[in-house]
Amino acid sequence: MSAVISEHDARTQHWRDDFPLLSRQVHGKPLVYFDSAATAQRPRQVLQAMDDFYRQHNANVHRGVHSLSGEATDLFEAARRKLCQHINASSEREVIFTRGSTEAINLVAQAYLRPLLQAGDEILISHMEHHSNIVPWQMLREQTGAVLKVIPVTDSGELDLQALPELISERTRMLGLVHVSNALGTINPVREVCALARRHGITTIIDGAQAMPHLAVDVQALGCDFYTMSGHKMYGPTGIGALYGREALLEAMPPWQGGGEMIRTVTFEETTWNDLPAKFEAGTPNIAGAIGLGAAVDYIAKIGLDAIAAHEQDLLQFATDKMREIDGLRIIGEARDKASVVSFVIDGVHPHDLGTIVDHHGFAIRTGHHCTMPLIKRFGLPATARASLALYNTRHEIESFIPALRQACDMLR
Ligand code: 7TS
Repeated sequence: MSAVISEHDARTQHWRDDFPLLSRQVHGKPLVYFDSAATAQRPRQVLQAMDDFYRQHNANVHRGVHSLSGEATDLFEAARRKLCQHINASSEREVIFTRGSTEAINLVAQAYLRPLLQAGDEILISHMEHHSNIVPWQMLREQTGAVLKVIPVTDSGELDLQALPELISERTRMLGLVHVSNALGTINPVREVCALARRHGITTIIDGAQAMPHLAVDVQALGCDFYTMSGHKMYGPTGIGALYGREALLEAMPPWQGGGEMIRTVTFEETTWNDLPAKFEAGTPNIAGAIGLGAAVDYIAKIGLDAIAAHEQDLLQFATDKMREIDGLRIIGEARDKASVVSFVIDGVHPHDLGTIVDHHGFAIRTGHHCTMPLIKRFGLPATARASLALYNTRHEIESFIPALRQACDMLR
């Protein structure tokens, strides 16, 4: 390892030490985890918070007069408060716990937009959306006769902003946009797009699943109406995430799912709804998950998103430069503003074969369409390989990835 690399990596070693799983081996080789865009690893602080909850405080929330239930409720609501502050929502009533981004988008499609839509109304999304921000709108199209329009993506993987004004019409009711593309790494100009949408009276939903681990997100500064998050991509647990929604919109919406927690009174004749945010949290929530997500927010805040972004930008540049030296390797997604995701293809090598071979060297990368089939098709490809980098990755890991890639190419070409 060169002196420059070890010096750089030493600065982040203590972050890495927080992640117990990273010290394991795969196929007898040290694990190199380059798949954090699919799901990140969890620091011991998150594991500890969930373990403490189950060992010390486990009870159902909001329902009991007994002490444990009070403790569980306090911890659960403290997690909501942390998330609220982290994204600068103006009130905790604006933060709804969901299973993740997918559920948050479906909630907005069904509870916000469906009652407002007439046949012929338009929903605008981009060509770089994850299926989670495509399929719920297609389902709504089937239910209402709405029209789905798509903002194109340029060859470098940026949103084609020039095409946007023409796609907006007086029938546009919703604009859905991914903040950071999971397949390309592109960071979209969300603030500008939301400002344009607002001038046309269009409601906006931003899919923040991939932005939350990399960028400081301020929902008020972004000017969006809805923003979605997935805990497991920001070092928290799976099965928990959140929807931010502007309070006035959430207040006006009917509930989505019916059941416990979301009601105020029930008779067989009539049911009245609970206040926000409970109105959208039917059933016993993922209590330990929310507490783990709160611990993940603390963890990210303690390191600081500026420090995380600086480290990841360094890794992105380092990886991009090194990988470009490989014969026939092409990076897919070369936006000027990018998060630490490197999607690539290599002439004559199928990404799946590549992924399988590098796994035998300990490298966990993702191959396929990354749940963005229309986008990958737009680049004329069946699949890409993707290395997604997080705060615990190092230059040394990237440096060791290059010979593994070369060796795989030699075997496969
Ligand atoms: N939106 C984006 C941009 C995503 O990257 C993902 C998951 C989702 C939504 C769905 O999030 P969930 O937490 O509701 O499942 N992306 C990926 C990926 O890139 N590889 O596996 C999952």
